[in-house]
Amino acid sequence: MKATAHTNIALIKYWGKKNTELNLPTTSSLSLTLDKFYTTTSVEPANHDRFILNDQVVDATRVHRFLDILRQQLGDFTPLQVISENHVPTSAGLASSASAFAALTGAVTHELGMDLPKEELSRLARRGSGSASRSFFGNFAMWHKGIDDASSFAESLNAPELPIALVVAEVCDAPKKITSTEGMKRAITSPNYDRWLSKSANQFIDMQHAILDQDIDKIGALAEDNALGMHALNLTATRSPFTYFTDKTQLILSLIQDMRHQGILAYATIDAGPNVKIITTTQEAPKIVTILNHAIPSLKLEIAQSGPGISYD
Ligand code: 2P0
Repeated sequence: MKATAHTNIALIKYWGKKNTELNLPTTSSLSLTLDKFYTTTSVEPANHDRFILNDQVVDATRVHRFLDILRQQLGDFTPLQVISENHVPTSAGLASSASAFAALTGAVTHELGMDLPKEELSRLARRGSGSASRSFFGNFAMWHKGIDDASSFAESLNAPELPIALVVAEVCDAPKKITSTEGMKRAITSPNYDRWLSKSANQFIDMQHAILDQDIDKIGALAEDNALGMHALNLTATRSPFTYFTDKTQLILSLIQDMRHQGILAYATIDAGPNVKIITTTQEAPKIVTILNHAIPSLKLEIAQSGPGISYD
């Protein structure tokens, strides 16, 4: 059985766990699924669990652990060979774990003959990686933080497709990687964390209204404010403060401000790495690519748009 799931970018971020074993988040988050980046995963019965990624057998402790969680949740099943093809540039900071764990959850449940609602798949995939809970839905998805395992899952925000685009600017000189899990552990030690939580709760509501109003300028402004707030937590962590930003990240942020002064709709969002994703319209995206290419010729740039939910074949 084969499943394809697309990755997603959070416009309102998940940045902190209330329960690490269950991956219960401290905030509700809201994302846009992207058309360009996805994972295709097939599973078939085997003698023992085995994970092959892009034709290479890799050490996949996380995948094995997740298969065991699925066995606890769905009832025992025979060992599986899992073959995954990632169409997400792994260095692009596009959270390939989101599409990977969503595709794996879809492939395993279909292999077992189960046709579960997406909300239930979302709840299961959350245990593999939090952001995966949002990758079952096309367009915009909301992950409700919930209060326990049963109530923490994502659903579609039934919104029209908008002419929204994301320019992905890949900064190559990445610093030493701090995993999301580790970054979150440090961020919650910031004295500003509680303030970020209450602000995020308001932004989560405001973002839903901005999307339903089809106000891309408001969507961008809220997303940038939320993301910069998240990164400020990293800088102000009491335990081992850090930043994912490099000089190029900062430079892109100031170029985005310049573009806005010129009347171009451009806002930044940044995840657990130095790369910048610029929220804009499909019409303005090529203009932004031209400006960034000119300012920083070494940047790798891609334009992504709203993508589909999980599919099977
Ligand atoms: C997000 N990120 O909402 C946030 C914003 C990165 C920055 O979710 O520990 O790989 O596997 O649950 O889902 C990336 O973290 O973390 C992420 P785990 P995950 O997209």
